[in-house]
Amino acid sequence: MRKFLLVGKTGVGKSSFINATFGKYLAPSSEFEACTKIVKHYAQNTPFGDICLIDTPGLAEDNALLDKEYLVLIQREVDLKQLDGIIYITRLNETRFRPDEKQTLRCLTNYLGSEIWNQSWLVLTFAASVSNDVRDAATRQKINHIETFLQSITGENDLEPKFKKFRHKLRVDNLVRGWSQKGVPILSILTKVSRDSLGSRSHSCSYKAAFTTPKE
Ligand SMILES: Nc1nc2c(ncn2[C@@H]2O[C@H](COP(=O)(O)OP(=O)(O)OP(=O)(O)O)[C@@H](O)[C@H]2O)c(=O)[nH]1
Ligand SMILES: [Mg+2]
Repeated sequence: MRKFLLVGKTGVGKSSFINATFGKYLAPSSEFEACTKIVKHYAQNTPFGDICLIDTPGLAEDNALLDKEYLVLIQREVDLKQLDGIIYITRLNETRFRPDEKQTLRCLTNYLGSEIWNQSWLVLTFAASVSNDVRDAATRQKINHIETFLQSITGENDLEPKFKKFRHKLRVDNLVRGWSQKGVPILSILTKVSRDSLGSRSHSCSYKAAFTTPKE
């Protein structure tokens, strides 16, 4: 079974990503308030293979103490060594690289270890909320901000091998279907990645547009 840990700020669509990926409403999501308060494993048998997505409470919700509490919870509930990857989720339609996102990336690095970034994915949500003509530029900018920042903070920790790029980058919209002509099902991407390739140093540098099924 492939296992991925989902992390990111509150409200970026972590729980919705689980629902969209599996095509059913499993993980509670909320428009108005920070929603997920526990770490929960969602394991499903799918036509593409068995897969487990681990939902976590969003960071940067209120204060540093709460972030710490959530990160300790993740440390306790998740065996990081058993993961096929960590998926960092952020919104494509949030164009500024704000201090709360930097703080989130720093906290994840400090508590879970720089090594988590060696097998990390980047998922950009709310893709349909960014208009077609600026979507590629917004994507490049977002990726560049986050990768450059991670290179810098993992550099401080002398991570070996050095973090260069996310292994995979996906643009999704968890609610809107058909926003991209070139979409492929997320499940096919999550299940295709070979465990063997995770140990290698090669990094995928392209991003893929991906359809997901909207919440019912
Ligand atoms: N348009 C659009 N809305 C989205 C997308 N992803 C999530 N949402 C909406 O954004 C809100 C927050 O989504 P959640 O899935 O609860 O976010 P979360 O990251 O799990 O939040 P926490 O549990 O608080 O950490 C909900 O109203 C979702 O319907 C997306 O890709 N596009
Ligand atoms: Mg949630």
